[in-house]
Amino acid sequence: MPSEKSVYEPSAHASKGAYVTSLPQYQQMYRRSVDDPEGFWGEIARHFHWETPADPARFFRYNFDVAKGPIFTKWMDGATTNVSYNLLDRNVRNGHGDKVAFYWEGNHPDDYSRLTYRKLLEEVCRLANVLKSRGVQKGDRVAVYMPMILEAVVTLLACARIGAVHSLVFAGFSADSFAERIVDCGARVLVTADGAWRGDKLIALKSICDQAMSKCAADGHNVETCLVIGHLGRVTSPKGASQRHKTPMTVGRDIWWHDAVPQASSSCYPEWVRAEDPLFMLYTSGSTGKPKGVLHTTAGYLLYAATTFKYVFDYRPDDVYWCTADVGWITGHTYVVYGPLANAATSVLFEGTPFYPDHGRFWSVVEKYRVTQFYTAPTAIRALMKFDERLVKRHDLTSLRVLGSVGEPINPEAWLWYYRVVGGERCSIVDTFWQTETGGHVLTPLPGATPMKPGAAGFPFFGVEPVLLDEGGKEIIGEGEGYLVFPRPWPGLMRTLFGNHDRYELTYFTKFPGYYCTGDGAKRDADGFLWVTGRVDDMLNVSGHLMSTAEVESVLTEHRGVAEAAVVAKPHPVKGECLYCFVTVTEDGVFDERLLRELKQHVRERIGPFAQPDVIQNAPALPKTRSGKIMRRILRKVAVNDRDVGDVSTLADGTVVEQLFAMRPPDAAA
Ligand code: 7RM
Repeated sequence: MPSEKSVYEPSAHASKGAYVTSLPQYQQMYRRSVDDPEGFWGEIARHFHWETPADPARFFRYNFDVAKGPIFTKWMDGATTNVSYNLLDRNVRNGHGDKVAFYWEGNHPDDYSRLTYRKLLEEVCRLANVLKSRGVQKGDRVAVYMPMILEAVVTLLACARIGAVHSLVFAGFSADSFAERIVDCGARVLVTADGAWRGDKLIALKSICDQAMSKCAADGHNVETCLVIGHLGRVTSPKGASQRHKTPMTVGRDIWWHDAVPQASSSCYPEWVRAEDPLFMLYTSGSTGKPKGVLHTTAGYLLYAATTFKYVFDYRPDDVYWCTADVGWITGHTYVVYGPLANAATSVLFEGTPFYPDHGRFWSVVEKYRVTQFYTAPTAIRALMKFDERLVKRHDLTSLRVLGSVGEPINPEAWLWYYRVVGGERCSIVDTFWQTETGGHVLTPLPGATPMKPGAAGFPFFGVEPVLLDEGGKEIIGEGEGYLVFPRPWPGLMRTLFGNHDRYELTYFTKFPGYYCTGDGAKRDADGFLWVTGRVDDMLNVSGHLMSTAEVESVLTEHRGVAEAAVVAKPHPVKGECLYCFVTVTEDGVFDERLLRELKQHVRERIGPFAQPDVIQNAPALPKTRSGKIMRRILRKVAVNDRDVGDVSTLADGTVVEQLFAMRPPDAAA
């Protein structure tokens, strides 16, 4: 097993021809970016179109200290532009009109298509004209509930074209959650599809929208237009599925995309908006109940999405990039839509799942399109590494150069499998740490330049200054572990929570005045690498030893018989807290006394006797959100046998909770 000391240098394959090819080069560029942010970002801004140029005297201003007045961040104040113009018209003018923007790969392998930059621009303009004709104006919010289809991208950019603010909700959220978000953002127009297949499961999107719209109406909010793309009729149904699906349409409110969009003009003059006008909002769950509408603005987000995409994935003109994230998450916004298009990139847009029609789908798609950069989540990697390596190896994956990971800490086991089996030890792994709130990557390796340690996010991106604070708010210099915070904003940081600036200041800027607080813990090792240890509320303190759940989880998953593990703190009369571990065994593993003994011993050995788990519970499945994040809040309830688990509506599978309560081991006590 790798230790904190194991270092992997970027291979020649990843370094040769990269934008940044050495650690000193990264360090020099990084220095410049923090010493002279105006100069650094000003040079990057020159590649984009500004209808009105920025005022150099107020290129960058901010306040992070609640004591000094309201919190704000402003980049390129005074400039005007349009993001869709920069992503589409600018690229077409630069000779990329016939370049493929997206290869669309459907849920069923027989379904695929492609869209060039020129065609994408035309489609965006048509939809923009339709939205205008339905009364959408600059600043209005548009609700979006879409599967992974080309029209989802078209919809986001059509909003940007007319200065409307898209509010996309992941099409796995329930009608209730969607309704709550529509009411909160006040959208009068909704764009959706009739439905979509996920594996062999049909998701009736329009019916969910109907329920959501009636809930909104009951709350006194009326959606006036619902535009529906007919998707089911043009795709292949899974074997044995019934072909017929009737979509109910409400006259006057609901319109089919094909009855409105193709007829509209394919040109639409862009609405010039100010640098700090909103581009989009995206809800993220808060630790207390109500979702937070994270708001991103125009100029800063564009610069940051474009620059992180270029350097972190080392995207070069003939590359084919693939991010598997759903557009419903920030990763889909920044690294499926905005970042790639800002770089005139060619991407794969994938509608399906890693398991359909078989567990080799990811690798067959990589082979089919000769993908050069592949970006996915640790949860997917862990799920796939359970299967026979031959499922990977029978595909030609030699096109790959950069492998990305995002969403949660990646345990060294999974990192190494990704590196060895998928990457053939030729690729760099970029473990990208960031949040909905940060807009883009903030801690990450650069594939041609920075050394990698399995499980470490590595170093700050350009313009980002990470600081670690102890509980008292004192800065930790050198080696140590603490709260991960930032004393200054980079261009992509969110600007507010929609309609609730107070909550914004309270959530992110109050615990440590003068800093943006991520809510994550991190440690800096002796070599200066940063390791994100997980949410601070997932920190454990056992007899005065601070440790993260992620650390213990990663050690547990090193055992051959363990597929996945989740650890929570359980109150303990003597130690303060003790470890309660949930363990999912591998397909051929067994949960027995011997496994328990081995795991306890292994944790003692790898971390220390203080870290020995008090309880290890068999968990055939873990409670996860639809984006694959383990909901530790629920596990903490199981640990103390408290059935008052609260809201479980964001769980992918609600039945998991009851199963876990039923399977509590006898020695778990109350
Ligand atoms: C991009 C995204 C944000 C939270 C964040 C962390 C965790 C994300 C990593 C990570 C360790 C990573 N946005 N997280 N990436 N932890 N290493 N590379 O996921 O808003 O949905 O979640 O996810 O806890 O605060 S998010």
